[in-house]
Amino acid sequence: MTQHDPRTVYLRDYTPPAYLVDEVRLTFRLAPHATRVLSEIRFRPNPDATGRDFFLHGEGLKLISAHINGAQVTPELIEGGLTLDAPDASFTFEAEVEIDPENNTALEGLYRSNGMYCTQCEAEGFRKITFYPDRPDVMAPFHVRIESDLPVLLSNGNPGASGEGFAEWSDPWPKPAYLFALVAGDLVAHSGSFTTMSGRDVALNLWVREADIDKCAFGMEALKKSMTWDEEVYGREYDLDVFNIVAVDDFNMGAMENKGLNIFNSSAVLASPATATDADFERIEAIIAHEYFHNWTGNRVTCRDWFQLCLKEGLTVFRDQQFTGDMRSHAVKRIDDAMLLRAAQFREDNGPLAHPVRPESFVEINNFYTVTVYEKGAEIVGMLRRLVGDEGYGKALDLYFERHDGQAVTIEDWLRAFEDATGRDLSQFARWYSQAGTPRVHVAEDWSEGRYTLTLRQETPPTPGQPDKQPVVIPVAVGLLNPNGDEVVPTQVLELNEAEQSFAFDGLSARPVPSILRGFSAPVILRQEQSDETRAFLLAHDTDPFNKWEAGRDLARTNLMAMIQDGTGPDAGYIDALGRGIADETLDPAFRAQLLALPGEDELAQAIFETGHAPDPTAIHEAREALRHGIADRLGDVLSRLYDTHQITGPYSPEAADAGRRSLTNAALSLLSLTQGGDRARAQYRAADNMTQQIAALGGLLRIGEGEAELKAFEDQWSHERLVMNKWFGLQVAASAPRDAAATAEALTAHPAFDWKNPNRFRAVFGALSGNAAGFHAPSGASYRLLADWLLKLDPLNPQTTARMTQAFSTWKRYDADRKTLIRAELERIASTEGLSRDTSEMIGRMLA
Ligand code: 0A1
Ligand code: ZN
Repeated sequence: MTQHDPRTVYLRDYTPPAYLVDEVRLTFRLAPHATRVLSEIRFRPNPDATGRDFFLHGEGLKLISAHINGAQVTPELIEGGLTLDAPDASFTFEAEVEIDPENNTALEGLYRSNGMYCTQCEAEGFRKITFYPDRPDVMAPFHVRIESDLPVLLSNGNPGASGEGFAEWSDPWPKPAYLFALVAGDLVAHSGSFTTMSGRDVALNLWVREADIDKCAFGMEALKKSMTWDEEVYGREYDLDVFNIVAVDDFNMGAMENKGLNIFNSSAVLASPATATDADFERIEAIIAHEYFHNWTGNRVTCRDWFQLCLKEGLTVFRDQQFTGDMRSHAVKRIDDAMLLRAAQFREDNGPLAHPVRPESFVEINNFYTVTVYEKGAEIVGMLRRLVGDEGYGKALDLYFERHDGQAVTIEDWLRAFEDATGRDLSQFARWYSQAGTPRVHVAEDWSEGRYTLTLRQETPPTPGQPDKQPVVIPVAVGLLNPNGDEVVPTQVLELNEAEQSFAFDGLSARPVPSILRGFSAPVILRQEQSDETRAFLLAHDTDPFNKWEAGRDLARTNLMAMIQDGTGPDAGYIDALGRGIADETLDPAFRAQLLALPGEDELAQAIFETGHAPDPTAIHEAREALRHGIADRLGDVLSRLYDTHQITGPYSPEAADAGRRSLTNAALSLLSLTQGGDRARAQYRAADNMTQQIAALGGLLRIGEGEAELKAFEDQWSHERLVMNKWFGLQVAASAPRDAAATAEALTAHPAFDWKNPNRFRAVFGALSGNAAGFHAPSGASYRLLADWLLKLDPLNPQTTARMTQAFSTWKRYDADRKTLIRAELERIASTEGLSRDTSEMIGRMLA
């Protein structure tokens, strides 16, 4: 999109709403094709507004009638909504509209999923339900009446009257329309209760289809843990009599924090040992926490406009990361988060889709629910906490809640709470919100006469629309080790705020080994000349678990880069250092499993691109496989010992300790299968009584070209469980050899269970295809064509999911001329398709710019 696209919305154009809303009453007469929505909205002129133009958003609505203060009016229907001459005083606006939930395939607004009605209103879906000022800075209490024969009728807030064919709900907390929700269906509840810190009882329900009632217990416990944690750590208490969660099969994202009525993609809440993996359990616990935490960070205090999205998302992700760390392991969680940030957010920051954590313009806001807004947004909160300390952070958050409860606020308000609570000037720090791109921090060292000096230099490469960058405030956590491995300077935080700065350490008896960016203290790329010996030393001795892991990762990366670029083989020195790490029984098994995880193929492609060369995905894949073989060859004994000694004998538990052991044994299994064949994996498959063990065994087999019988058996066993079948679809594509990936994906699209309109199923196949880097970039271009064909098929029905999935192409400029030509042709084919959605055309436009 160009800067002048008329549909572009700019942060700088914000103006306050002309009218505020004091109260909303809605009646829904549900019918699949002709639902009637009756609204009664009490408006009041906004004293802070600059104009009095009355405009209500509305999309795809059939207006039946409208009244102002009881008198019929004929609004003017214009692009995106309606206008009319409104009084310059308080008044009541009433409307009756008709909508068609059954034909709502975009899954935004009110839609049907497997016969159940549900809503998704964030970001701008409420305007597809009725005419309303659909912007987050208009907050109001809602009263809802639902009329339907369906047995379960839910909306936000507390339950009111109900009877044959109707139910009423009232939400006393003023909220923006994006937090509105309604559900109606034939559902059953897994119920629980929670007593809050001030002694109020809250009824908890997880609503599901009857067949899924055995998959709710874990989610319910996760909810209770989240409620307790938010009270204990942030002092935040729940504020309604009920908290409802509903699982739906058709959902574009993970879940949604609607006030008192969270709606979840079923994959983000339903779990039983037989159907969900350890990773699923951990993800579900985190998403339940995330949505629950939004009750304060997002709902009670919300965003003034959508440019401030990171205000609620960055903070809430940070909170869910803290929660997971507290529930499981901080070290392991930090490494997982860093891996995700590097794989997805650095990738975004280094390509055509780079944007600031607070973007300055958008065409379609749904395209900005990104890893940058969410994950880099969380990193910024983490840096703030590191800079002001735990106590300062606590004070700032208390002040933020106290000052802004019930308001729709901005990043400036957020930072001001920190400034006022701690006295710290955050004007330079604020650049983290406005400047896109990943800073590179270069390290130089000097040692003379007992003085060790670290010189740090920062630079951020240009990103679209931002050619010149200014220095940001980077907290660099550093510790120093003696050559004998003892720590001589424990972790301290250096504040790098200039382009270049030196930090001296005196009184040292020997030249130390630095451990820099401990705990991954900032979302930057560290550029440091380091020998393999130093890395092996840090892998053995660093007291900081993150940097201990990082040292192993760096060793793996340098080895892989040399294998790819110079044609060398696996490095015995690295493998032996790795072997010592994984055999160290003092280390957490989950951490040792992370030591075994090699850098991903996409991450290596980016690293090669940064050396000035076009990456060859096939060569990268082969080198990575060769290193895996090398590890399995040289460490066969250690791996098989770990595999045997870390098996779990008792009943399955998703708790962190057992999950960590399984992740270690399954990492070992995957490597051992490469060199020793599939017998071990087949035996594990046969013995498995839980999905973690079953799917790991199947994956191990498929990756060595075996497992046909197990694949069939898996399908027969699980054909009735759609969440498990998503795994079956995805794994086949993920485990395909590069040359077969497109054909495998294509064959799966012809499978009778390939319900492509279901976002989870579509993503299972095509997310796996774009994640199989060498397969996606196979020289024939077959994967590019296949993905483009399917995106074009999905776009008219579901623009949001289509647009998200175009990101598979976002790294296209890294590659060689042949691949670039092939990808560009697909991007142009998509771009020139008539009737392309605004969502997808914005994404493709940014990629082609
Ligand atoms: N706010 C939700 C994520 C979400 C965003 C957009 C959606 O539809 C466009 C749906 C969900 C969260 O952060 O969990
Ligand atoms: Zn969120």
